[in-house]
Amino acid sequence: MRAIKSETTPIPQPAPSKFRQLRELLVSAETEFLMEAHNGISAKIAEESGFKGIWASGLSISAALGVRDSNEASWTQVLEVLEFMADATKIPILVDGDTGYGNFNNMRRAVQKLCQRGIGGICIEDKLFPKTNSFIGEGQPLADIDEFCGKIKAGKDSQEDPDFSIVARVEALISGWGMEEALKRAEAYRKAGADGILIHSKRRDAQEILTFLKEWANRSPVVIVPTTYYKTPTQEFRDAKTSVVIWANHNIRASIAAMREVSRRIQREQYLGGVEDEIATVDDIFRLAENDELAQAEKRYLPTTKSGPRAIILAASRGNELGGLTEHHPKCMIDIRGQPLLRRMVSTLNEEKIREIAVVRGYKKETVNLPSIDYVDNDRYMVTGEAATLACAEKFLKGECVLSYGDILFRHYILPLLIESEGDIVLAVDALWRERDPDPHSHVRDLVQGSRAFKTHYLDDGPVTVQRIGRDLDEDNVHGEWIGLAKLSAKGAERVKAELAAMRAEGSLDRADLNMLFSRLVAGSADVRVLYVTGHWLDVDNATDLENAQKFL
Ligand code: SPV
Ligand code: MG
Repeated sequence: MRAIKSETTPIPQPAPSKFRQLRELLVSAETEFLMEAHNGISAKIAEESGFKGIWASGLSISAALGVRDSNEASWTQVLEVLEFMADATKIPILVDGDTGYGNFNNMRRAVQKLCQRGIGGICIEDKLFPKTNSFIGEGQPLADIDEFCGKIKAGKDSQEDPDFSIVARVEALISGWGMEEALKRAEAYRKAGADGILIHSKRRDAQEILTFLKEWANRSPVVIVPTTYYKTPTQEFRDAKTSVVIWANHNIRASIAAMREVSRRIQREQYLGGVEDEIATVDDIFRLAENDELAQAEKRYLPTTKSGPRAIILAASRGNELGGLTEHHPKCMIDIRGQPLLRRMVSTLNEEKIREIAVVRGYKKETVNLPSIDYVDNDRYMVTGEAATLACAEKFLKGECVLSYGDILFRHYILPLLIESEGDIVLAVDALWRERDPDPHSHVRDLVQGSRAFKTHYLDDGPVTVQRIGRDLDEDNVHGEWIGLAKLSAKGAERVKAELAAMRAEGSLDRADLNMLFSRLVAGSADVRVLYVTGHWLDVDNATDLENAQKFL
């Protein structure tokens, strides 16, 4: 018989709880390390550096809050900080719970709250509330052993997760009570239910710590804090079967040194250039804060506000017929009732959610300088035509686009009609073109012959395609005048780009106007359509137009 290979895929196991993770560090056969952190960002940095657990140091949290390590910050204020630290990280936190914030009753409540906030465990020290940091003064009074054991028991009885850990910190060595007292207390605390013993020392060498570890003989996990005996090689702690080593205050001390240096330097130099390369970048902050995750979530949860198409405005020509009015700037910058023509165009586009606007400049380009617009320049505007000007904006010809001359004004409603109209290339064509100006020769007109004429009938709005476009069409066949405004779908934009490229390759680009471009597209069977409009626009070619424009507004 052949052996049948099991095809069951392993079910992914959830990560162990933070309580479990901390307990595993305590009982692991290896010597493990906890890194000090005192707020969300330092906790993240400790985690990012590879630590498997965090020491939420009372000294450091107090210092970061600008107070002394003397229970000046209330325990709920510490809890708030811990919540930020726990939320910011996936590794467990052992919190420095000082003396348990009061008697057994305060300890019970603290343990419950820590469990509720996912803090892996608490370390309490056998001193009196309000505590004093162990490195201050000599012979600090110690708690009564039985009272302290009651506190440990109360904590163990209140924990809401079986893996929550209580570490009992023995201060007998620091307070000068000696090794025997230290061992006696450690044993009493172990029997009271402590999951580990923190034996603290303020000697410059590890002698008493190593002696304690030897005498203790692995009865339960031992935690040490080599702040003062920092020169001891870590291997000695390993050899002595230390369970956990706490690097207790090095992030706060590092940040104090760094902040002091940078503050003094900026104050001295009144200048940022000197420190820029010495400090974390703003992008680093964004990365630590996981801003990418927020961007992803926004995509999932925020309603999508579809941005409008982009717009390309052709504004390279001077507008010779306007004479002196365009001596200092092109006609797109001519003032129409207090605002340049181009600004009016931009606000109309903005109202239709068109925010990406590119303007092709030419004549007196430096005077075309409205904010929040992309500019490209046709520096050969004197010897080229509209198609070449459009080709300068080639990089903006992508996705849905609105194409406009820079010298036209039109009623706002025309734009949404055009944007919503179907078709890859759609020209807004004025069906009432004959009424626009009694003198047919007063303007150069882009005349259009559609597949059918404009009809006023409500139901008669089927697609109309451009048959011919040009300035010299036989008037009998003309159905309207292109107003200088067009819409391109993404496909239409690609088609236009390809046609411009073909014209460039043939050498016909420089001389071509847009009529020529559209005619070629029609001839090449592109989907060029007509959207009939009925008046409500003008272009500013001459002094009469300008007068009309003032009235139009
Ligand atoms: C802390 O980090 O707050 C400690 C360790 O309790 S020590 O400062 O050494 O007492
Ligand atoms: Mg402390």
